[in-house]
Amino acid sequence: MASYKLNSENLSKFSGSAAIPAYDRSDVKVGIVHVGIGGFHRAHEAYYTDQLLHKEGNKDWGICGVALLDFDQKIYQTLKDQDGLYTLIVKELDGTLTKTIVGSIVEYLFAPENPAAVIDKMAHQDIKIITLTITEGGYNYNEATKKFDFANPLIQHDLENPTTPKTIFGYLTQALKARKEQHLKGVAIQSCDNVQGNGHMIQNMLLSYVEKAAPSLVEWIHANVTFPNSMVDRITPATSLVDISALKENSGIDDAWPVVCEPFKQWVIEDDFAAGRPAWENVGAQFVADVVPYEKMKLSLLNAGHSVLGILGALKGYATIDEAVHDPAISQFLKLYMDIEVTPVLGNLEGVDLKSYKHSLIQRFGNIYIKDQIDRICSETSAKLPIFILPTINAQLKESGSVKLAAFVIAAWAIYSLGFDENGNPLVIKDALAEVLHQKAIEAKNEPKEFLSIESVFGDLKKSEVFVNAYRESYDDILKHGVEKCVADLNNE
Ligand code: CS2
Repeated sequence: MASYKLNSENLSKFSGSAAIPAYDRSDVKVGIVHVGIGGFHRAHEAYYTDQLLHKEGNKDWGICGVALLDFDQKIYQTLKDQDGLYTLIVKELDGTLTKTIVGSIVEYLFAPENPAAVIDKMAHQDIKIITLTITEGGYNYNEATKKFDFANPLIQHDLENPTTPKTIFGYLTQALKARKEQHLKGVAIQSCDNVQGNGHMIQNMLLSYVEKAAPSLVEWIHANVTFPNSMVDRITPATSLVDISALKENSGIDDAWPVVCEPFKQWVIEDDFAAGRPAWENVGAQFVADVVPYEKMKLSLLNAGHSVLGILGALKGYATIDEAVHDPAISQFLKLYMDIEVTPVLGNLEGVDLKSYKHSLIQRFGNIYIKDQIDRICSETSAKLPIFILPTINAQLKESGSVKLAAFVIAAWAIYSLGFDENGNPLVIKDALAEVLHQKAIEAKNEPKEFLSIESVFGDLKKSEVFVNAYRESYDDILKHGVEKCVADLNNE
């Protein structure tokens, strides 16, 4: 069918193929700066905000999307070419596609090109909230020292070049300084990343940086800035070329970078906004007094579940998460891990039916239309495991509970880090610590414990005899018998 470039001018042409913004975008004022405009943000916060803009009286809550890293230039350019518009394609469990052209991102900035514009925008009086999707590794937290990592060369750069920063810490510091100088009211900084206590994390890391970079700002931050915790959930695989061409051919929407995602979405937020907030609850978000239990549940079941499926699935040669979860032995292993090792550490989550949550996860992982890439799930595992799995291990060790299944996953990761699946095919390891992981994986062949000596990932886990023994046993078994047999044996124990 005839196709048209996605932009404001052509928007009405798409009304037969997708839901389009029914509000006047030129009338929307920017109230939120969002840093990190990848798929996760566009499938989630930007979508909730778009739905809210459809309702009366919400025109102060448009989003200015900031691309922070050089690497993000393509997404910035795409949004710019498309006037901030993109298509969100929800892939239902039965294969139906629901398409929405999302209009809430009304401005966009590319930080490496114009850092001053980003600082000015964050410091603008209309901005009430700065939201962040900067990934687990973006918080610059060192698991070994439990502190902000000043050794990071980018942080050193920001300390030396405060007006042309590269990291979120440099940007926020300059923007908050400007807000203080202009006697502006406060602002909320809201993390949307998969990090336990994500609000506390950005608050602590930012304050560590500010204490060094601009100590006189610390008190102002305490008095004027809030850091609500939030739990963000929607599985959003990387967009494939097939998604792009199918959208063009079947719906006539020529969109250079649509976002695909699952139907499920959840957003649980602490109501702690220094300068007001959108009524996101009117479009399905939940505001609660304490979000930590929800985060804990999501990180240690969903995200950890992903890592379990990803690592075991990669070794077996699977390419997508649905393939891994449809392998009965692997899904049985995951269920056991969730029941035996995670559930006891979650305690009593008021109002949450854990049994049905776990059941729904298996269904969500199994959505065959999503085709979530194992590559995506296994990328940056070194930043993910300390958040998704390590807290479960530590809590179980404290209570003398089982760590056998988690140890099996860590052993599988050590073998995965050698760079080959069990069929001898190479695995591409996308990880900031790729070289260290590979080196330690090689050393582990002689002494499995060596892999656990990466302290920035494992902290002092290597000191736990119980864990090390379980890990070592799994390591030898996997090398000797392969994942399939080991998993089957563990499932039968
Ligand atoms: C995934 C997440 O990156 C990962 O390892 O577990 O991106 C996950 O898909 C989202 O957190 C779902 O909400």
